[in-house]
Order: sequence, then C-alpha cells, then structure tokens
Amino acid sequence: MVETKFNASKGFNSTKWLIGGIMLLVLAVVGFSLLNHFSSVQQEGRLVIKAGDGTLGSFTVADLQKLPAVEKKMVVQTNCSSSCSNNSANSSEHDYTGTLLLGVLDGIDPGLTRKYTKIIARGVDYYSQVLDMSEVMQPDNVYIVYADHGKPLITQAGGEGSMQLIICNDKTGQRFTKWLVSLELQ
Ligand SMILES: Nc1nc2c(c(=O)[nH]1)N[C@H]1C(S)=C(S)[C@@H](COP(=O)(O)O)O[C@H]1N2
Ligand SMILES: [Mo]
Repeated sequence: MVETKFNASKGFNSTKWLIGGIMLLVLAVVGFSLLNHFSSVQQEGRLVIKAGDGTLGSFTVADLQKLPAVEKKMVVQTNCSSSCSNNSANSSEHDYTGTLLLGVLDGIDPGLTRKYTKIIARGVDYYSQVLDMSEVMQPDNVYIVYADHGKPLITQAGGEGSMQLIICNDKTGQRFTKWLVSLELQ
C-alpha cells in the first residue's frame, strides 16, 4: 500500500520533469529560430555586402561619410512611358551626396572586382537590380548616395538615414535602388 503510493508519486515526479524538459527544449528552439530570423531580416541604416554565405562588409551612413564624398547633380526623367519630353512634371532634380561604389569595394578588397562579375542590389522592399561589374568599374557611374540637396535620404518607414544606389548612365532612374540594404556579389 505504502509502496504503491510511493511509486505513484515517483511516477508523477518524472512526468513533471519530462514535461518541464520538453517545454525548455521548445522554448530554446523558438528562441533560436527567432534570433536567426531577426539577424537575417534586412534593415535600413546598414548596408551589408555579401558573397555566397559570407558577409564581406557592413556600412552605416556614418561609415560611408568617412569615404571620399561626391556631389552628383542630375535631372531624372520619371514616368516616361513611350517618349520623354522636356516637361518638368516628368522629371525630378537631384543633388545627391555619396561615394563611388568602386571605392567601397576596393576598400574591402581590391581583388573583388576581378573575382566577381555581377552585383545584385536589394532594397528593404526586396526590389532588386543586377549590375554588371563593368558598369561598377566605370569611373563616374555607380554611387551609393545618402543625401539629396544636403538632406538625409528618407527610409521606407519615413525616418532619416536611408541609402540609395544610383547609376548615372540610367537617365530614367528606374534602376536606382532606393532603401538600399544589401549588395550581393556573384
Ligand atoms: N527599393 C526600390 N527602389 C526602386 C523602386 C522600388 O519599387 N523599390 N522603383 C524603381 C522605379 S521603377 C522607379 S521609376 C524609381 C522611382 O523613383 P522615385 O520614387 O524617386 O521617383 O525608383 C526605382 N527604385
Ligand atoms: Mo518606374
């Protein structure tokens, strides 16, 4: 009688331990997957440059400001379906401040432009553009900009501190990647 009671309580205790253990495991799995999710989510304010599974570099606006700054004045023709007239309603004037993408890449490793042939630029909204390395190597073509008319670029969420990739040879601005968050070298 006493023994039965003892066994029953022992059984209850081990079930309790088992349930506790399972709950801890579940919590750990959920915790790690959340951590993984948040570290892989792209965020504005930081430009991550990657290749394959690895990260080659990561730049904030403050980091880019330490590199040689260039001012780029340009008129971008927007909303041109078939023909672009000189109608000012169809164009916007920009006075960007930024730095040459080639300089950023060379700063990480001057061999990158030989090792890779393409760059995929992505915005926080997953808009993406493929750049040929030959375009990037042109002396005055591809820039990462962080200000327009001296004011910080606005993020998709409406805050300050956005980055944008501009291709000066693209007069329509369709290939400009706004809200830039990553560059993937291929
Ligand atoms: N991240 C991101 N960049 C983008 C786009 C976009 O949808 N998302 N649209 C492109 C297109 S089709 C055009 S015409 C221009 C529009 O730029 P604007 O909003 O400064 O006029 O941004 C380009 N860059
Ligand atoms: Mo567009």
